Amino acid sequence: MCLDCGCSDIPEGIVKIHTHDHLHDHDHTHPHDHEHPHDHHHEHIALDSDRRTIAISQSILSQNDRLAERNHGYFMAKGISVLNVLSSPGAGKTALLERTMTELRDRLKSAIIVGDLATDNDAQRLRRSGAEVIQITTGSVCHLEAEMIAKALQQMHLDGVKLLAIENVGNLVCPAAYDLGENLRVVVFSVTEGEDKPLKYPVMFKTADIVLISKIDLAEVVEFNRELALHNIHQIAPQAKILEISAKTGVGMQDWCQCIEQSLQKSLAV
Ligand SMILES: Nc1nc2c(ncn2[C@@H]2O[C@H](COP(=O)(O)OP(=O)(O)OP(=O)(O)O)[C@@H](O)[C@H]2O)c(=O)[nH]1
Ligand SMILES: [Zn+2]
Ligand SMILES: [Zn+2]
Ligand SMILES: [Zn+2]
Ligand SMILES: [Zn+2]
Repeated sequence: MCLDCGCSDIPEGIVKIHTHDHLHDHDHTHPHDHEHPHDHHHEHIALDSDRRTIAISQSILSQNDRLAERNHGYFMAKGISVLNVLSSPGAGKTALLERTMTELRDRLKSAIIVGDLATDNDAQRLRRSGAEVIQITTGSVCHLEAEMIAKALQQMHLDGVKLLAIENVGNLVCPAAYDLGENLRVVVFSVTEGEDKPLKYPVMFKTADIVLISKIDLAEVVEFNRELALHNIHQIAPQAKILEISAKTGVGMQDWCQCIEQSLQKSLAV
């Protein structure tokens, strides 16, 4: 998985976290304690290269899972519901979140963490919704990891925040393997991508709680085959709730916002 694209071997200093301009005092609690366990026992065992790759990859993922679990505990303690928003590049994550946060702003205090390889374009767009936005610039890393989220959380003002949306790096492969500690995995799948995407990227779709079919306003122009798309999603992700939306026209936004508010009530009730 990530070892194939080299993104799990993160060079020191490549990931950068950008907040808004002013500095704040650190009276909030920190979600992690900055210690980084290094169990390198696999390095000393002679394995053929495939098995060695798998061993290292599992070690990276289990370390990520531990940190994700810690993030999750932090979110629960604070009563924050967290969305991990995933899609291929350009499927409409930023447009969706901009509209969602704008619609919810009177009812719900929200914050956003946005990951991109480069530029803070998305963060600038998302700030228009009034939510606090933190940008993680990942450099060459094609996904977000639980540790990056933990570091970003240290810089955020989460008092009163009920909803945290994480816009992951646009990529249908690697982000699927990294739990961030979220409550809901939301996979955005636009009508312009082709109905077969769930079949080609099953790992991503298998772990989805919600699949949003986005840019539904373009369905007719691109001759989107809705039945086929629904069939493919059902086949790979029978567990997922499916909603059809357009961040442009607002179609489906009400159902989507309701879905978020329901998940919030559920996470508060636990
Ligand atoms: N017609 C239409 N266009 C949309 C919709 N949502 C997004 N777009 C357009 O699709 C393009 C990509 O949208 P973004 O919101 O930037 O997509 P993204 O998933 O955040 O992209 P990355 O962060 O680069 O992966 C932009 O030109 C948007 O204006 C929609 O509902 N309808
Ligand atoms: Zn990768
Ligand atoms: Zn702090
Ligand atoms: Zn985006
Ligand atoms: Zn990756």
